[in-house]
Amino acid sequence: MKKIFSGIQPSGTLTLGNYLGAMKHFVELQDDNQCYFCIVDEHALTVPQDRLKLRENIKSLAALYIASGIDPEKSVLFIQSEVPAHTQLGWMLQTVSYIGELERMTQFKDKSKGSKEAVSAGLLTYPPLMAADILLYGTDIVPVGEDQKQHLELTRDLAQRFNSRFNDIFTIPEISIPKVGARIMSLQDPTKKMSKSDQNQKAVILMLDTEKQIEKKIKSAVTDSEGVVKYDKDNKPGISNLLTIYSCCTGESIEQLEEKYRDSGYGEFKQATANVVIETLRPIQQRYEELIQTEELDTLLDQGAQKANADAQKMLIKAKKAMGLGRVKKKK
Ligand code: ATP
Ligand code: LTN
Repeated sequence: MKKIFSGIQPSGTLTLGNYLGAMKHFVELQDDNQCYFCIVDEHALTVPQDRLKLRENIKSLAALYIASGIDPEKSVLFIQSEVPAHTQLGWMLQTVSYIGELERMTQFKDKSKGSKEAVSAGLLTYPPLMAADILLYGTDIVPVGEDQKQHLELTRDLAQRFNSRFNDIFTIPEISIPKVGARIMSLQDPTKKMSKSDQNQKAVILMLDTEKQIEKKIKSAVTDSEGVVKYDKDNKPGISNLLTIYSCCTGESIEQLEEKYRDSGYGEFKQATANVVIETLRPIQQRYEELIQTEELDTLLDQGAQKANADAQKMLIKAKKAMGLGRVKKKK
């Protein structure tokens, strides 16, 4: 049985990109593996957050995990800040990280554009915290979207550096990126990824959007003037993105879809894409509405935190010992 870990930031309502690139695959993994799924609220602090909104987003993300099919009986679902070992090991791994390698992270470069004076130091030191999230649980595989590849490579580097410098305690994790849907693009600028923090709401389908909103956004998605439903990422990024979304929702291959819509115009294809997205999200939204009202969610998160704390503590003790922190307790 492999150990799986992944995290999502409660930095806003999840997008269709988060679902198709990450969450959907979490659900597929939980039957045959030991899975840990985390609401990484401490990561969300790297950009300014409204405290009440953050709290609401944490609960909402927990409900979305479960509504999407994460079963807390099978997987450990928990909130990062409720397991202090994450920041403790995060600090230890910061001391093993080099400023140069952290400054090379694309996410840091993107989010810190402009004056460095007003950029949180946490944005720079975020990858060692992410590495701690993963390494604490002896993780074998990390399912994520393509944008996280660089962070995963750094995690592997840090684990190897720690193992050779101190003691061989960490498993070197593998990254798992879906074949289709690893990078769902913005509907308004299909050369950039769909992101929950995008200011332009027309660019992003949220998992909790109404049917009308989904239809409207897909119908106004940027395409091209050729009028042929064909996958060509470089010359037709908009249509290629919609084909990818469609394919992820129904499981039909891109080739099958090109054939199916060979004689259709963009209007018809967009309507059909909107329909499959609506069908995909409808059952999740229904379960979400039921869950968000109940107190059951708190009980489940308490149980998750308890299990995660117990597991994480074991690795933290090993890491502290390896680095020489604290005292070695004599056996009585
Ligand atoms: P933010 O906009 O706040 O940076 P985000 O939308 O990038 O957030 P995260 O919480 O950072 O979302 O990512 C959660 C998971 O979703 C990660 O595994 C990430 O790789 C994946 N993911 C995010 N955006 C996309 C996308 N457009 N396509 C596919 N996967 C994505
Ligand atoms: N860095 C990720 C979120 C994240 C994560 C993790 C993903 C934090 N810790 C551990 C996988 C494993 C992001 O920005 N999407």
